[in-house]
Amino acid sequence: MGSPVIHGDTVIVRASGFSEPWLPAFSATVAKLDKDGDGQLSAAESRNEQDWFEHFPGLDGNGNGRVDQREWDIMRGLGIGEFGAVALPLHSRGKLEASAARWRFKRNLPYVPAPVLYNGTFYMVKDGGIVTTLDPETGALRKQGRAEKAPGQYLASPVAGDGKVYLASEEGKITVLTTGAEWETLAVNDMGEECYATPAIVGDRVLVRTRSALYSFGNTPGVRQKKYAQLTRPPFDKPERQICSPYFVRATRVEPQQRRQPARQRLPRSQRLG
Ligand SMILES: [Ca+2]
Ligand SMILES: [Ca+2]
Repeated sequence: MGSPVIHGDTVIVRASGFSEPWLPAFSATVAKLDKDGDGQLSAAESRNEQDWFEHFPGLDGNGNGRVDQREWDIMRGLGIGEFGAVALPLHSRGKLEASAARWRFKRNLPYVPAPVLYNGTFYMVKDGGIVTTLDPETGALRKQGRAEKAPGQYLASPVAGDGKVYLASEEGKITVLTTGAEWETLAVNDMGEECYATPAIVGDRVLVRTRSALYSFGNTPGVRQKKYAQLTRPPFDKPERQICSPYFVRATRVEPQQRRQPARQRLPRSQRLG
């Protein structure tokens, strides 16, 4: 899950999984639910099982309307095994044994956001705004904490630059962290609408894409930012928000480009159509 990162001759990948099966044992489930005594689970027998009934079509591998032990055990075993943020030798070849891992970290793994490696620290952010930093050499935990005032869901990956790490929560809170072993929250910027995309750093600017707009933030403390470009035409019923933060400020509105000449007028005569 997420993109790998490279640290020296180590590649750090993240694999999701579980230590325990996500389903109970088949025998216990049949003993509880198998009303017609055929040793299998029908949809009718299973529909009150809130923990797993929604997966019934997937459990019933051959689609005959009943789940037998083999089908159950296949699904029950999914995700069991070695998982975590895992550091592997970069130049490995072939199928690696679990023992090839230089280190493995199994807690606070994000589901979607990729990690970021910056200034010698490995960062992960997961739902709840939980930020975990590790030593990329050893996998040792450096700090685990929450992004202040931004405890929501996270789909965007953290990005880093200018000695800071930027987190974007789904509800549109952009948190700026200091870097280093004892990172702290510098600022929380409320974009006022959802943010699902990973911010992009270009030169000295941070580009943030919210539901309806693209913002460009520069590094001019105390100056208000403006929207960079309107991406859609939502029914705005409120004035454009102005955001001011000492760490996350100032964009320049980009004027529309001059209308280009139609392409056919710029082509050599021999290539023109008609
Ligand atoms: Ca049955
Ligand atoms: Ca079946």
